Amino acid sequence: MIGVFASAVLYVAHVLATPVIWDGRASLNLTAADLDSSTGPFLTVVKGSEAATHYSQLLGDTIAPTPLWGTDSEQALSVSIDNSSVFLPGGSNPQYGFRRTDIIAAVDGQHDTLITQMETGTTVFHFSVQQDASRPLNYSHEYQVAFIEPNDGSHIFELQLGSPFTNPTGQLPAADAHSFKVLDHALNVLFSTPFTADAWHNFAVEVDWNARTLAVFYSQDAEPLQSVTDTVPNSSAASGSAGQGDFHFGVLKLPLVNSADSPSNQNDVVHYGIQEGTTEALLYSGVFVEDASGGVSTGSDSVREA
Ligand SMILES: *[C@@H]1O[C@H](CO)[C@@H](O)[C@H](O)[C@H]1NC(C)=O
Ligand SMILES: *[C@@H]1O[C@H](CO)[C@@H](O)[C@H](O)[C@H]1NC(C)=O
Ligand SMILES: *[C@@H]1O[C@H](CO)[C@@H](O)[C@H](O)[C@H]1NC(C)=O
Ligand SMILES: CC(=O)N[C@H]1CO[C@H](CO)[C@@H](O)[C@@H]1O
Repeated sequence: MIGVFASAVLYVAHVLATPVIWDGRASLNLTAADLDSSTGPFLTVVKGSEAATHYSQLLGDTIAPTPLWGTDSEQALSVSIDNSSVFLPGGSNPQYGFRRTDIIAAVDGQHDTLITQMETGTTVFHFSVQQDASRPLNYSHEYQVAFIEPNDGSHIFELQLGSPFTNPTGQLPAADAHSFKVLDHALNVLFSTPFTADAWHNFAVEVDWNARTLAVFYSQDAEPLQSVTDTVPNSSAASGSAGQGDFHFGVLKLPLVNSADSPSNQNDVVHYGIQEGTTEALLYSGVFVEDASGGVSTGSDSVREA
């Protein structure tokens, strides 16, 4: 680990020293109408039947964003689910097993071209997460909260919370349910840390799209990001365009097995299972994607040493 840390220090770069490919740090002038129309950096269509702003709110000056990147030009965003959060992909076949609100990286609704821009060479996916004290998650369930999803439905990496879905259902909540887990494509846990209250948890995942490797960085609040893993292989992910996909963040809650369902339906987590229909939320800020050619940005106070 010492060697890993030393090499990470060499990569320390001033904030924005490397090109930002997509900036999801909500500017202060982004409006609710922009969220509803997917104008600006977010595609907001993966949600239930209500308008996007029923499930995601711009927080203005009510809750400060992560201090990692400076606080004067960004507002935090809440993302919530309730019992209406049943997504109908393409307008049919409702996903009754899930409750989900996903925000997808886009530019005024356009996301396909952005995928190839964000997922070429070596790029870094930054996101900061905080608890919403008034709308807690239910840690007996699994939550997939940030991930890149190619067309095969797998995840290049994933930030997970709660108790991983199992059939049959195991002991709930799982031992590490209250911890963030950063998973690789093969669902190995690369890094885990407790989801403590009243703090911004800052993550960065560096993806080398050619070598198919991952590296994870983490800090809290204004602390500079630190390397917390080696650069590890992720070669179960497809190479080329088959391994590229939308960058999602939000709240995706998996069900528990419903013993009343048929055995095959019990494994169909998308469409079947138990959901309580509670209102739950997470707060996000500091979401952006950068090119890693100049190193990984570790915070607004970091200094380029290279
Ligand atoms: C919002 O502010 C950003 C800079 O923070 C600026 O680039 C953008 O043009 C502004 N948008 C509108 C609609 O005024
Ligand atoms: C939640 O929604 C599902 C699917 O529409 C419905 O079957 C269920 O009765 C609802 N539960 C509550 C608590 O409203
Ligand atoms: C959390 O989920 C479990 C499992 O479905 C359920 O028994 C419990 O009532 C839920 N808690 C809340 C607060 O909804
Ligand atoms: C950490 C790690 O090595 N993760 C996986 C990346 O992909 C390879 C190839 O499928 C897996 O064997 C690794 O477990």
